Amino acid sequence: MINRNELHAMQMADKYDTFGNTRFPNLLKIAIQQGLEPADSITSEGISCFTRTSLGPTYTGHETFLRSPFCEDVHDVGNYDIAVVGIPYDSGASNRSGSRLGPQGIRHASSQISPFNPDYGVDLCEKLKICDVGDIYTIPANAEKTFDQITKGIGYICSQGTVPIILGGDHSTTFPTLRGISPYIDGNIGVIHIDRHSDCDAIQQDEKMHGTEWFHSIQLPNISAKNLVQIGIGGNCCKSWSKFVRDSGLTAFSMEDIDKYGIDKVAETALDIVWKDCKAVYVSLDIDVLEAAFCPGTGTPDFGGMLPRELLRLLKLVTAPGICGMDVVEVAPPFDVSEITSLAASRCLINVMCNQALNGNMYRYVKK
Ligand SMILES: [Mn+2]
Repeated sequence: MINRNELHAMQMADKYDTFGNTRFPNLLKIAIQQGLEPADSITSEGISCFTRTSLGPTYTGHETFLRSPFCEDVHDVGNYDIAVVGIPYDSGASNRSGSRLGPQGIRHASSQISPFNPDYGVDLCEKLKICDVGDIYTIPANAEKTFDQITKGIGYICSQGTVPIILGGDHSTTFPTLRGISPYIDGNIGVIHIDRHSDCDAIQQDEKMHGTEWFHSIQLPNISAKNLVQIGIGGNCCKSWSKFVRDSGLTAFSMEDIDKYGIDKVAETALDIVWKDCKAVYVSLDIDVLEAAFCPGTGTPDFGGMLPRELLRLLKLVTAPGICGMDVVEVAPPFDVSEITSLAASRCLINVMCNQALNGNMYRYVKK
């Protein structure tokens, strides 16, 4: 017989008094101020005439991530702890395209998710100030110009003291993202790369495509292969990967390793590696690490990947000591079914944010 008081659910319920209760009254005030009092026949609290804020039904209102405030003037981004930013770019895709629509797919799916999270026992919006700063203006015909835009945009968010959370986009966007973050971390950056694919080539189709970001990222001054861990590798991988792993010194965990050692042991070992002599850790999640049945809406689906709860458990463990940023890439809504893939991406990001709120050790950028 399980002791009722030891159940996770009961312990989370016991935390009720710690959740905070400012979100609803604040939103209601804004909703009434901007969207008028409701019709006289309406008696329930929390309803305005026009939908404003996130108080309306999930399918109403403007579409930002988690229906967070839209940061219309980018100069105000420093008012927030976290800025969600879209990178609608998929010209780096070597297989199916469509991840240029990833940011809007993820935003739409995220509108169905509540900021209160019983898995973590926190109301995210009571603990962290989150905005959606919109999309980087990408240049579809030119990778290098797009990368320059990404580096400038992500760098600006960091310079304002705010942690960037990125909605991809294909995986080529991770290199310019890290290039943007790199100058704002006073020390080495460890990286956890969760993916079915290794993405270690120098060049593909004569360009920096979505299978090349790690070759280039570890050449940044404060990112080293010694502090790079790949988790979930297998399936469609280039043969050149094995040479790169052997020569560079990165550490990879295959799905075989996860089966053998389990998520907890893999996470513990990964944390030791990424935090060794590092000041901060970045997480890059390719949604195709999930078993293909759980992510039809992606560029390179593969069988034999993680189950959703394995991925959520892994993220809970590896992001607990705090992150300096995270991306979720390769969500391609045109191939999705019932928004499964976009929902998976949203859930992963929201849980990681809740983990930051719970543990209170998200990286603090120095405002410049
Ligand atoms: Mn991949």
